[in-house]
Amino acid sequence: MTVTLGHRRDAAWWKSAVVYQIYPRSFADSNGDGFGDLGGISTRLDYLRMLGVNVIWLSPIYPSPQADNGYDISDYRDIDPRFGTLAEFDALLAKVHGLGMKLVMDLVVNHTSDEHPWFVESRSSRHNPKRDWYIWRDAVDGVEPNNWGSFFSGSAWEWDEATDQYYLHLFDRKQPDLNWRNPQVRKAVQDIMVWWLDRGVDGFRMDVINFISKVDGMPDAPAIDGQRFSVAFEGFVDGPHVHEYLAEMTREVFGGRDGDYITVGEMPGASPEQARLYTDPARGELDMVFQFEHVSVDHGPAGKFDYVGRDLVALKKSLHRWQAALAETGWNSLYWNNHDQPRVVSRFGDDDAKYWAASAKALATVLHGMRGTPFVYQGEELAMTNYPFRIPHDHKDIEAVNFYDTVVESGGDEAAALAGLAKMSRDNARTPMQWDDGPNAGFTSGNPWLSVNPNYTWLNAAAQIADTDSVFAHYQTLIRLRHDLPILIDGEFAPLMEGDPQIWAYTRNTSTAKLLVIANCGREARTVEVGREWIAADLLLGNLPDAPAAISPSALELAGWDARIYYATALDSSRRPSNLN
Ligand code: TEU
Repeated sequence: MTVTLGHRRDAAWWKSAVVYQIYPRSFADSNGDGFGDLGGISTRLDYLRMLGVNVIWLSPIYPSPQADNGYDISDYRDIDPRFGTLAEFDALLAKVHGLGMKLVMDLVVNHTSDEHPWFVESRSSRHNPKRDWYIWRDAVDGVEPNNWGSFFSGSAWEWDEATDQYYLHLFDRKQPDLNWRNPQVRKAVQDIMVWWLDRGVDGFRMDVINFISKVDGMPDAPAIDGQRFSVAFEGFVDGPHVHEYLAEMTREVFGGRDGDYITVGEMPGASPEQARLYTDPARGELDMVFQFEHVSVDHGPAGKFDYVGRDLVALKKSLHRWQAALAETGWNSLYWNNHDQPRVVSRFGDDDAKYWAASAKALATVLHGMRGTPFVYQGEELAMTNYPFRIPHDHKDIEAVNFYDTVVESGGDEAAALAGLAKMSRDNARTPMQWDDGPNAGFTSGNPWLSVNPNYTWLNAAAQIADTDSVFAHYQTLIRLRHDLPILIDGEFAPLMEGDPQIWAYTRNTSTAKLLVIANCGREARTVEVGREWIAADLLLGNLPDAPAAISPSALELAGWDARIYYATALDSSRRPSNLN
């Protein structure tokens, strides 16, 4: 069955788009309170135009107690006063549109804040009409109804004294999960979406949207050794009714609406097979998924803070398998960073001075050459690095704070916990945007809510805009290529040398052209035989000043962190560069 929706004026406009994620509290502060705001964003739109992105996604700006930096919403139809007002939002939206860009809101509806009026009502009595809007259960044998753990440590159940029941919260106790089985909840969410679309926004990034349908009976999760609670992925990832709920949402919200919208499903734990279902246009669910497999390859058995180091082959294989799985049907986003991930140059690159810029450009190159919609997270285009965290007090994020406290309480290894946090803490991504070498990196005239990375004196936007060879300039080129080069959208993806622990290489092919994307993801120089068919290819993009303009004779000498894109037309697309397989 083909579902015909009104919301596809240009069915594939987002396939050639590049999305820029703003984390508003850390982007730009216009009133000196140390907290980024809408006024700050408004003064920096020219910067985004210069970078070349055409869609902006704002992390949540709604009223919120800020237990999880706005991912705990207490009113879906207003702006948190810390960020501004609805009038300022309307002005910002008009300005974004005036500059030819689109604006996407963050829709966080797996859960609300416990201070949202819905939950306040729900917890007021077992008989309140909103009781069933959340997931309430009796105690079993005097304890939690199952062993489900929260993403932020401890149980996923919180006891409510007043009504003698537990409520479910997959994240913080201040983020109770909504009960999507209740049709009133689904309708309420749809109404919120319509309200924002009527205001003029261009779509939604939907937070953990593949968690909204919990399995029947919510059975125990497989236990983890020595832990009372485990995050029960199998209990809520891609649950029994999720496809039905999303199809209903899309039909109700976008049906009959005319406009170029975009919907992005944030989906931790989703498999490529599920992603294909979510994004098959014939099913009318979502435009693209935002998945997490490739940013989980360095997690150890005990989770993300059990950091096990970079394994380039595993990283390549993960991204490549998603390229293959969505080759015919479906669409993926491409990203290294968001507000939850450590900085990519410090994680999969090399942030020592000598290779800092080259490795950031190389990683950007291999990602932006793939099929999917690239997302750039604020500061990534400058190769901002992880923060030099030392003491527990440096971390503000609830995930980090709870994790550390749990380790201390259980007598665990505090030094190892701090090392894991320094590498993987979400605050690495949340330090203020580095605009210039002035006080607080030009982010605020006040006291920033989170410390500025001390490297802002040399690592900042002003310095890179003035340098035609900067990481920023490299991102500008990659973004322009995405907009201009159809092969980046449509070209068939073919991996090369997948087992090589240092070289990342693949081709993109159409019947009339082909691209070779190749990067040396290490410090040692390498010589790579690429095959005679590439001899006449043009160098479209390189990240080092002395890269040869064409391949000659057929071997590439790649310096440390050397990355190139070669382009050739009228090649027989069935021929692979023979020596690379
Ligand atoms: O994150 C979903 C999510 O599961 C992770 O990326 C999460 O940050 C990580 O697993 C924790 O270890 C989304 C938001 O992006 C994140 O900021 C929120 O905290 C979370 O949902 C809850 O709304």
